[in-house]
Amino acid sequence: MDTTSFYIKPETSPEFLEFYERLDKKNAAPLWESLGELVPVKPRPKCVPALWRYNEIRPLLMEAGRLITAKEAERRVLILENPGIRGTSQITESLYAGLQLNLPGEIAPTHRHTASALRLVIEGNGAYTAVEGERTTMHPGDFILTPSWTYHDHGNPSDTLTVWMDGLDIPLVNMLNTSFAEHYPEEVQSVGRNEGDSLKRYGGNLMPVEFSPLSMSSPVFNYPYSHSREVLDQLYRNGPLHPCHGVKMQYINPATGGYPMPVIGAFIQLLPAGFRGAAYRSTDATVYCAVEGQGRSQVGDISLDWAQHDIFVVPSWYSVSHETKGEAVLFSFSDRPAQKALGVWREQTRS
Ligand code: 1HN
Repeated sequence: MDTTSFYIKPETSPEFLEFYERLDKKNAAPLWESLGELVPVKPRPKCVPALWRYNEIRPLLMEAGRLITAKEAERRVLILENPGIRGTSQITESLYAGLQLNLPGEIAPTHRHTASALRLVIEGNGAYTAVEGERTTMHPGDFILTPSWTYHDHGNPSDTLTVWMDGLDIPLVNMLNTSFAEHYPEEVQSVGRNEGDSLKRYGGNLMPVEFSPLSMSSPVFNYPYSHSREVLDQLYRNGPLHPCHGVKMQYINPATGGYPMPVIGAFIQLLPAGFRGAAYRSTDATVYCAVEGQGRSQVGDISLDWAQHDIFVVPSWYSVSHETKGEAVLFSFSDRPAQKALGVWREQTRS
């Protein structure tokens, strides 16, 4: 009994094969030959569990820093390509991820595109991202948005290099053939609002009176780590712990309570010292980055040992369980909002 297919192909005879040849000439094909492949009984991701060690990728990023400037490259990024789908610029089948380096004094020029982006700051202090006329300083652990079709540029007036992880919904946007992109007339967009304005205006448990959002993305574009970290810490002390996730929170759009962007959802979780999480699976392939600490995640049959700043992937419907010796914090992102909007998202907890 074949449990990987709900449909058993019928026997074919030479008559069938001759028929298939004539179908082929007319750009047609028999569904009964590919039904099992087309409609699997459970997700069959091509992307595989994988880990990128920061201490291996960082020196390569620094080499890129000697070879090309941020301006020449537009964005000086090393793409993290899932080993199961090399050559596609994809970390999962719907998401792109990379590591970006901005050296002291550099700028990455202003542009916009229909793909939505997130940044998770890994190293540095004093570089900024500007989004639609407001700059925000990038501190390690900060979660920063550049929503669809918003002008954004990065600059580093500080004397320390800055590295961050980029996550974009490029594969999905390209699958739908909905990509547009353009440059701003100037390299650096002018600043029209004070730093911190949007966080105060929309992110302080207050909202401008009768505010109604025009965008599907959050009006807050920096979620500072100092705040998220304090929340995790306090909630850990208050308990209880989730058996799979430890203390896990999702980033929200404060105007809607929903996800910060239409396609990409993002999460931050604290795994206490000595945590041994129960197995969990969901249909949204997820990219993790260790913000603090180290640990091990069992992903299907594969054990991934991660250290601070390492990035790893859990494909759709793979069981994942995390364990740690000391305390650790994991950031993660996935296409969960898109899956939920389509009504196809599933999760399963075994506790
Ligand atoms: C992009 O605009 C950025 O703005 C980073 O920093 C990575 C990867 C593909 C396409 C656009 C950025 C990107 C990107």
